[in-house]
Amino acid sequence: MSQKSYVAGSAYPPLENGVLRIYSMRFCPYAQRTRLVLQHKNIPHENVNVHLLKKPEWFLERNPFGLVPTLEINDKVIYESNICSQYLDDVYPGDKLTPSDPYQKARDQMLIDTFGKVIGHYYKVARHGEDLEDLKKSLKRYDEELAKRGKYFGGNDKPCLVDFALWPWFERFPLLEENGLKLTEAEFPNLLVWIKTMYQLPAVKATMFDKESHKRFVISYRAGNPDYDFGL
Ligand code: GSH
Repeated sequence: MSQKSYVAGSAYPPLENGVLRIYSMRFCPYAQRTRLVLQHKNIPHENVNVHLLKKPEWFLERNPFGLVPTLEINDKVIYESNICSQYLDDVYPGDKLTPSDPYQKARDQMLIDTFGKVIGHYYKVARHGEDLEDLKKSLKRYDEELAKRGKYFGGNDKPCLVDFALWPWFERFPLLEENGLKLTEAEFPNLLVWIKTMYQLPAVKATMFDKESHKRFVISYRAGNPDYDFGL
């Protein structure tokens, strides 16, 4: 299946019974959350990229909000990245990414939900050069949490949904170096080890782009002409 993004007016690519499909955009950090889970759990699926400025009608019929990631299988449609990731973890075998203990599960969900604050600061630093100190402050909590948990948010042995929900923005932090962001050993010793560890994961290797490619995409996006198919 072509990885080029489908545009308005294109025909719906037929979906076979029982096949899981993700609607995605190659540079979307939210879609990456769910793609990381698909890769890590080795879940068979097909990937359909959509052009987010010229969305196909059949995509909007499935998700009226028009957002990626969106999952489709048989008559089921699921959207919102964290809900998609949780659904995949609940339904598919392989490494369990959610703790069975309800309190631990709640703690993980809190880390994921409140990461929205980090994301908010991330885009303010990226777009306006504002919020750098707020961004760092909001990251401190994650460093402290790792000190208690181990190599990953999932513990010393394996990642969990928290690791995959946070990672896409850490992959993009190098873009903020020119806006003054530097994660130092003195301030973020645990996050720095975590970043190195995450880069070794096959799921990260399979979904990541290097800094230059991210940068090229962002430049095209800001120019009002996002190159969703950059590098294809
Ligand atoms: N809250 C959503 C989630 O977690 O899945 C956010 C997803 C999102 O914003 N995706 C962007 C999108 O689909 C691409 S990075 N944008 C299309 C649009 O806003 O029309």
